[in-house]
Amino acid sequence: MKLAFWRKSTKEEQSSISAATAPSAGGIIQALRRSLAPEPDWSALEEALILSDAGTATARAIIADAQEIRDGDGHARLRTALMRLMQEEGDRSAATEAEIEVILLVGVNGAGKTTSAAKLAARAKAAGGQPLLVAADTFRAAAIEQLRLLAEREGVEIIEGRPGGDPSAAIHDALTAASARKLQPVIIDTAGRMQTKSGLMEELSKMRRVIGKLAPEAKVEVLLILDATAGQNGLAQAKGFDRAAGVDGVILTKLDAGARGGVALSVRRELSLPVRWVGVGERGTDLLPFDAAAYVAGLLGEGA
Ligand SMILES: Nc1nc2c(ncn2[C@@H]2O[C@H](COP(=O)(O)OP(=O)(O)OP(=O)(O)O)[C@@H](O)[C@H]2O)c(=O)[nH]1
Ligand SMILES: [Mg+2]
Repeated sequence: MKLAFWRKSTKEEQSSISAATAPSAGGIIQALRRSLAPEPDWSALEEALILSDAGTATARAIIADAQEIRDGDGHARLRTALMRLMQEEGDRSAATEAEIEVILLVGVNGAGKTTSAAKLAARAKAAGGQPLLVAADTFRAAAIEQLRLLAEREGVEIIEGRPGGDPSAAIHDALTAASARKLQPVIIDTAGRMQTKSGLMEELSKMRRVIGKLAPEAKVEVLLILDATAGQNGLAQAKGFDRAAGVDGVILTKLDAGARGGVALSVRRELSLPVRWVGVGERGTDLLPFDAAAYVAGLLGEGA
């Protein structure tokens, strides 16, 4: 399967990302309009960025960066600063096409892990892959059932953990099955947990170690699911989960639910974590590859 393909967004998807990111645009647009040439009202823009959940330190850093750019009006300078922050360095997908891919989904309760797991599987399947879902949220029998129903709906294979059992055991079974039957990507759903609970964080570290041991050749991606409506709290979550499991990227969910989405700016700046996917609704197709240009256009209210 061409990973590069299932990870790329279409034009249509880009406009959905723009539209979903737009709720915070109003304040930024107003601040830009109020800005008389040649210098924009930088403090009003900083305030508007903070109101979009970017966080004080990150808002200040973005404005400082924009101020140093000499070309263009306020809008163009802010745009360049935001793009510099959010753009990916290079295309990682080329090097990973031939490898096994394991995606471990982690995050606090209710962030959108289980639904995102199913959405990722549906997308990989649509791109010609044979994904395997792993119900490693063994805390609640209902969580296993939830993923089973989603797997049935999407017509995707699933390996289920034992209710109350060790989630690492389910991961063990899944990786064995995946390698025997050439299934990939392997997409693992885990139980929601607070980043402050050390016992639960240790359990997550163990899952990560088990994957590394059983599939040393695999490209493992630990994705943190962040509910965009939770705003700046996402930053603390990202720090905690990164410490326990080594987070590689973020899925920003519920952008459609009136979230302001600016938390992605601070997660990127403070932890260098890229956003990989965004959730823009509850349907199986409402998970889109993150697109920096579309996201920034939404934040700035372009095309609105
Ligand atoms: N509007 C909207 N709702 C979403 C999105 N992603 C998830 N949800 C909803 O959020 C709720 C929680 O989603 P789950 O996937 O069950 O969350 P979870 O992280 O697995 O929850 P726990 O397993 O309890 O920790 C569900 O009602 C989802 O439909 C999204 O992008 N947009
Ligand atoms: Mg769940």
